[in-house]
Amino acid sequence: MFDFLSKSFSSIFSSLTGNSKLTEKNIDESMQKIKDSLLESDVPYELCNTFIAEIKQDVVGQKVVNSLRPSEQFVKVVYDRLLAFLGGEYVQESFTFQIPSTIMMLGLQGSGKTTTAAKLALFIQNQAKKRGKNRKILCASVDFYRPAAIDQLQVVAEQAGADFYRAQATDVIKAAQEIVDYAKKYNYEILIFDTAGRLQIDEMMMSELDQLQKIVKPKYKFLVVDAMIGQESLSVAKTFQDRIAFDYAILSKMDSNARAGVAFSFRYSLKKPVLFMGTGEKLDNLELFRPERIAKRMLGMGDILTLVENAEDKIKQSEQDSLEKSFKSGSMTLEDFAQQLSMASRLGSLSNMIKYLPGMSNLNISSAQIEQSEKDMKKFRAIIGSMTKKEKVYPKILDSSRKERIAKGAGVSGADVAQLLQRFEQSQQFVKLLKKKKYFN
Ligand SMILES: Nc1nc2c(ncn2[C@@H]2O[C@H](COP(=O)(O)OP(=O)(O)OP(=O)(O)O)[C@@H](O)[C@H]2O)c(=O)[nH]1
Ligand SMILES: [Mg+2]
Repeated sequence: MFDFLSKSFSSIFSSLTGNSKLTEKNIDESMQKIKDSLLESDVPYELCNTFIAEIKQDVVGQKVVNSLRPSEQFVKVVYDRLLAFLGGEYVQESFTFQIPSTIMMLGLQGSGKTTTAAKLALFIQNQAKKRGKNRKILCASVDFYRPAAIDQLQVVAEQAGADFYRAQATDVIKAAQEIVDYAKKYNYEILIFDTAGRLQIDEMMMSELDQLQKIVKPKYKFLVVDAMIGQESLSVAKTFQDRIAFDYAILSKMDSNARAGVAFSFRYSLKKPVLFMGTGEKLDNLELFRPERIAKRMLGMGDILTLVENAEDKIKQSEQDSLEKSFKSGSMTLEDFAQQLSMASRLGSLSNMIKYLPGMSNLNISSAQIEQSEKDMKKFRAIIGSMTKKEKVYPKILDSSRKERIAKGAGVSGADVAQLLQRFEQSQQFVKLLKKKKYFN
């Protein structure tokens, strides 16, 4: 996502850390390199210049902090500016939707409106669940232009666990009114209203959207922007801004090999916050766009926070509790080990996790290595799965005939079973070590 930028920034910063003093020359060189990487990431030229000029100003004007090395101070200046560019504190850390309210999806054809509509439904429902609530969410569409567009919304809305309504009317304006009435009649708390896209901005679409917003009266107008189309998306957004005045942007397809340009430039050029980003086709691939974390990721500082949060969402508290208990007691059974493995797989692939770890984006872990680890995990789970309860708790009883039976049951070789037991042994040692070091009390 931000690989290219984070690699460039990391190398720029590390070339500075060797110097005890920053000179005008090495600062100028670094700024030139920053500018080049931004241009390469598809940031508009004028914006690169503005960014660089602001950093220069800060570097000149900054107070000397004795506890920081000059290079660290430079990193701090870049980070602060980047953060301000991305939206600073503007986007609330914990955004919640008002109840009742209507969300209107806007954007060009294929930008991801329909998918994101369902992602939002899931997001809102998950957020409510965390507080022990259940939201009544309705998804509906007035996209009569593309055949099957409405069916598509029905499929994804149902996947997200939201209700769906198909208007009887086929005239856009009449259908919109019908949908609004339906949502009101059945007391929906959130209405997510999907609209039709066009290949390009056209006046008819804009005036239709304008009429629609007068009927729908959305509390939130989201412009979905395809990060893959790069700089061009900024001018598209500008037109939407002038005609419809959207409230927030959602950058979709950030998982693609899109360069970081749009994420970098959007807030600064449009003066509108980016609230979410889409990071995949699945419905749970939606993240709040948190400027602070993104700035760190862009600078190659890793983002352990995002990883932790993903983990929190996907791992049930009870599982954590029982694992914590076995960690604390310093004893871990193969059952716990299997649970750990399946937690890891639920967190997403290893390759996904590695991206978030500080310093890891720079490490050269080959995809072959990752693939191998993922294969091992699967195998290990199968092996533990074919053990009896007793064997899982007292692996010491595993003699050769038991091992043979387990290997057969899991469809693996005897060597695989031995490998698992060795790994398990290592994990146990590790837990004991942590306990000794008082990581757990
Ligand atoms: N990889 C990836 N694909 C996405 C993301 N968001 C949407 N897509 C894909 O992009 C394609 C278009 O998405 P739609 O949701 O149909 O886009 P739309 O804006 O509703 O398109 P129209 O209704 O034709 O205007 C689909 O194949 C989606 O699966 C994302 O964040 N990442
Ligand atoms: Mg659509």
